[in-house]
Amino acid sequence: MSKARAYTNIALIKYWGKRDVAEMLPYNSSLSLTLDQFYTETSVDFVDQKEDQFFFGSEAQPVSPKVKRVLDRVRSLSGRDQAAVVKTVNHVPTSAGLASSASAFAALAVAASAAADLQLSQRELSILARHGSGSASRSIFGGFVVWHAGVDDQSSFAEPITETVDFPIAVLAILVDQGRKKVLSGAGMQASVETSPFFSAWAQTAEQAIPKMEKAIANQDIAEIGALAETNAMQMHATTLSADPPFTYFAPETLKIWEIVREIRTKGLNCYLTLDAGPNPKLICQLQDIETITNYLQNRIPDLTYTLCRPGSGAQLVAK
Ligand code: 2P0
Repeated sequence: MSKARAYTNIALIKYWGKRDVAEMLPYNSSLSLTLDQFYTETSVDFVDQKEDQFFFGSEAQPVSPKVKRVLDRVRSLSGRDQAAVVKTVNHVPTSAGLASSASAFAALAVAASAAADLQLSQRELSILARHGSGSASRSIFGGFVVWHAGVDDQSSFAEPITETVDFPIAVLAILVDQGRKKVLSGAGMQASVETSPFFSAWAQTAEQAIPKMEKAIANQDIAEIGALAETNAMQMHATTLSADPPFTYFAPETLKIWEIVREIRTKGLNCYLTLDAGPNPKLICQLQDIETITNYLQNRIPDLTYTLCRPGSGAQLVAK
């Protein structure tokens, strides 16, 4: 039995759209910060039984096609034909609204490859995780991470920009809604690819934003990192509003928070908003401003749930 832990990540330059659905190749490169909150622990055991089994907590669930794809890849790389028993537990602090498949598939890739005695490099682990979920390729690494779009299986991988982040960037995750029925990210991005007339402009603009973000990170410029991330997030969301039929991940509270964030900036504080395939905003700020910013928001919208996140570490094997 091998067990691994991986943390979620927040994309500062988003992945939105697959160039090749079967091979999980994205249209554009993306760039993220791995967080220190919300992680998944997954154990994998290869055993002599007929079918793969999957447990979420103590509950047995059907093995999803994505999980099967990662397991099949590990079997083919290692020459094993045994079935796998996968047990996974998500550790979410006070409903952060951060749940994502990134931590889940990064943990699965590390645990399954170790259970099969594969000696994969970090790059190979990133490629394996990508086959489960695109964003999982980035959660193999800690700190700031870039996922190169690539042109084929072996050239589409993530690598760290800097795993140790020694400047005071913080991400404030705000929970506005955890029950909304949503368009799953895979279906959402496919709709944008197929029907938004803005899609090619999105992919091109996002690719061009990568070196700009890398420069802002090198300069430890939190204002520039936040500004680039907010612009990129809104450009991604423009491809949902411009899809046919149009859809959006914004909730009324999301827009309200964005308005307050822009107001906070007029007070001279660095505070920027990013948003994924759901209504819960994540604010990019300086650690020392967090109390002022939460007080400001709390006065305007009481009873929101906040989770403070800092840069986190990459996926690790915790038992073998
Ligand atoms: C990201 N998202 O870069 C973007 C921003 C959501 C919005 O990666 O279809 O669960 O499994 O590859 O990785 C969420 O999509 O999608 C995601 P699949 P995934 O973080």
